[in-house]
Amino acid sequence: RPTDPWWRSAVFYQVYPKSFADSNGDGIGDLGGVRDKLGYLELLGVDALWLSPVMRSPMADGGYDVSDPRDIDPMFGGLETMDALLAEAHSRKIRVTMDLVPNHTSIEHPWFQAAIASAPGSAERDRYIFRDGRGIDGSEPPNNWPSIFGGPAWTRITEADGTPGQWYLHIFAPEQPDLDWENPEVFDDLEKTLRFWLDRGIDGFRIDVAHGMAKPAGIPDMDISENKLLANSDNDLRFDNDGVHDIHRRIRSIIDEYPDAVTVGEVWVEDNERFGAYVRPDELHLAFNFRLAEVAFDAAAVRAAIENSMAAVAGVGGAPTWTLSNHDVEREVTRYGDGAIGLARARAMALVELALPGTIFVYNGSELGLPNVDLPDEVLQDPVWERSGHTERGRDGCRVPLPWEGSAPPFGFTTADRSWLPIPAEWADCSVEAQIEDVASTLSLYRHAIELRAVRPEFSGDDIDWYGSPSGCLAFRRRGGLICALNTTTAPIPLPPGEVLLSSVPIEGGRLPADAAAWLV
Ligand code: ISL
Ligand code: CA
Repeated sequence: RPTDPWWRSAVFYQVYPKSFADSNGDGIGDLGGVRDKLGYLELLGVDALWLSPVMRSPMADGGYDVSDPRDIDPMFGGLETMDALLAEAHSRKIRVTMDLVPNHTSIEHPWFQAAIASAPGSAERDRYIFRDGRGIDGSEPPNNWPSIFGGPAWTRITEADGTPGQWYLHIFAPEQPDLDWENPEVFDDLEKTLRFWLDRGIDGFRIDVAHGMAKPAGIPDMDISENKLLANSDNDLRFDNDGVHDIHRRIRSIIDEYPDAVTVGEVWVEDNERFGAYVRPDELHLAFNFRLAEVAFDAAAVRAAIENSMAAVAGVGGAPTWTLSNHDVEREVTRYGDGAIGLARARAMALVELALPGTIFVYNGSELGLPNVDLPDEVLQDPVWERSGHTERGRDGCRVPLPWEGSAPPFGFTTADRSWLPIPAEWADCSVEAQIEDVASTLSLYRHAIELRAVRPEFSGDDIDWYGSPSGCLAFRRRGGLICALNTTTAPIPLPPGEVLLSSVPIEGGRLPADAAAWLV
């Protein structure tokens, strides 16, 4: 519909800046690299970029630990590099959004440095969540909350006089102290950050941990028994506290001064009603729904994930969002079984995703069909943590740099001898160069699908109708007339009637092979 905001059916492309393209030969991707590849992104046909954090950061968590939210980290370039990227992207009709991290800062943020240098109870300390410890000498954490990265969510500081001191809250790594959103200075500073980037021409923000920020009164203990923790946000006092909605309304009131700007929140909330609350008309424009990034390759489960995601926003008139993966989860090819089968299924799911009404987020490398990489311990950089008795080896396996061209690593990603994480030698076959001219490649599939989605009238309408289909299969129809069919069984199935517009594998004899999807009109 012509009156719809641009983002309502847009395809966003998530750039993980360290891993996309390196422009200065230090082996680490940067904003100059993104700028160099705008031609590629234009060819792919995406409407907008989401840049994972590029602000100044000591990089304890890939930039999600920000020490200056109103500057670009030198690793990625500088403010002038960002300005140049924005100008050139806009001239190519590609919008640019960036990550904002309002739940916490880096320990190197001047506020945190001032907080630990001043006394308990000071105004400096009051921007974070400092508490005295429990037990004898305050040597136990103030409550029992665990950190997402393992261990307690509290770290004890040494006071200026050298004595063991207060504890500060960090839901994530100890390098990421949580801000106290009860303190008005915290919002005032975020407002400065919002305006700083919006005035420079940024088209919107992805808001990190948008279900965080607000904390429950008194920060009480929570039930951390294995079956309750994280399984259901109702039991997890660290997230989705009611006060968060007031923060989103205040953010929105500023965003609304910039007519085309968009916000998309990272909202890991399972309950549909609680999820939908985040995209009420005066809160976030969009919220990530991760159901498609978590679901197995099984038609019934995929259908339930789609129905649930749509139901979660329907009540408040929001647009659904779809994503198969991001920088925090295993790449879909691997999730679906790896190898040829995993790739076939990932291609099929790409067609399912791109057939749906709403906003799409493609994680860089998905369009190349990249698998997760099992990296050797000695190269891992992401925090490694203990959970439920086993070691989580961080998320670097989905953050390996993209292969662009050539026959050997680092495949044109960098002019340096090696990239910050090693690229597997077998990725020669899935480089951009290897795929771009090949009509059967995953890159071509994405290109065609994104183009058809943008130009064909059959993709219109906000809703879908389900077809009855054999068990292990699903088929839905967009109101405009596009039909998408998916086969998760092990045998071919008859296709619904219509002309095949695009398919994840060649179609013969009106039958859809196993591990495949097709679009029909
Ligand atoms: O809350 C969770 C489960 O209920 C977590 O999944 C959490 O929301 C998620 O890990 C948050 O991720 C984001 O913030 C992190 C950062 O490490 C991730 O890369 C980012 O996507 C801390 O800033
Ligand atoms: Ca670089």
